[in-house]
Amino acid sequence: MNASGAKCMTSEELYNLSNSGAGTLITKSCTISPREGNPSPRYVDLKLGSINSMGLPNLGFDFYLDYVLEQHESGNDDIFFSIAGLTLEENIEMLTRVQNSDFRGIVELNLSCPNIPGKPQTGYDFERTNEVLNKIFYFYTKPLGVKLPPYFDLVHFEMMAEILNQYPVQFVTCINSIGNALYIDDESAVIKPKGGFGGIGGAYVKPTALANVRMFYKLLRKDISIIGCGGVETGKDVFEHILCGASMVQIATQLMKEDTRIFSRLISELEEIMSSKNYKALEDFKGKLIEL
Ligand code: RRO
Repeated sequence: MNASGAKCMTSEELYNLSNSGAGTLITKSCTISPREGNPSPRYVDLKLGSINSMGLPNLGFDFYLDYVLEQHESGNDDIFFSIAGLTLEENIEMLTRVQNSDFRGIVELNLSCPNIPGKPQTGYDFERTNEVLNKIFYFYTKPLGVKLPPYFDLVHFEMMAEILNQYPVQFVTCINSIGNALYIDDESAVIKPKGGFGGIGGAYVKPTALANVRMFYKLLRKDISIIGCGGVETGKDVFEHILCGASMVQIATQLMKEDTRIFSRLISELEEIMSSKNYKALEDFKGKLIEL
């Protein structure tokens, strides 16, 4: 599937995704009111990935709720709806409306947008994350997972896993972009917002993404699925995410570069690797990384 943010903001982009070879799709992270986002240039393709500081541009909660409900009418119940309120109250308001609607899909609560000036990434504040999940699961009963920022310290993995294991979280998506990096071309930053600081995706982040998938696969309850995200360009990258424990992968940077034909390419490349190894199903190798 796409990662939230990649070609999933407008009706046209969502239409293209729903008619692609992707297993499913997720909508752009939304806020209650539409947002313009940060000034441009705010997304730049780099040789080994991308840098972005989009700033959560979106068409507003009602647009995406209408879209996912329409998708249910055409038989698509496995759709993902990304929510990224700027405050806990905003998340509660949106999730209350989702709870009370006919929505039958899956919410991905984004706890990790790195690009809102003045707003910290919730996933890096463990106490706050616990409070957010506590308040949300007090009333929200439909399937919900969280999109996490990348972690780099083994104790942080343990602290986050301990929190998540207390709640009926259905999945975690690892990882959002590596936040607040700086890319320079000649003498200039390449994006405008925040002095050139932005989230990095693509090949640069794959080893970090795999480590996050692996650690959460080991530390989380077995009924919490892992969605791998970060550096998927080929079927081999998909294979490695699954080997680390992912049940599914999301694609952002390479989807931006290549467009929706990427999904059928990845599927056939993955199938080729599987048949060369005589694997018939994802379960034959999921999580089975050989550790020396
Ligand atoms: O819109 C963005 O700037 C953005 C978001 Br919400 C996110 O979760 N991750 C990202 O890299 N960019």
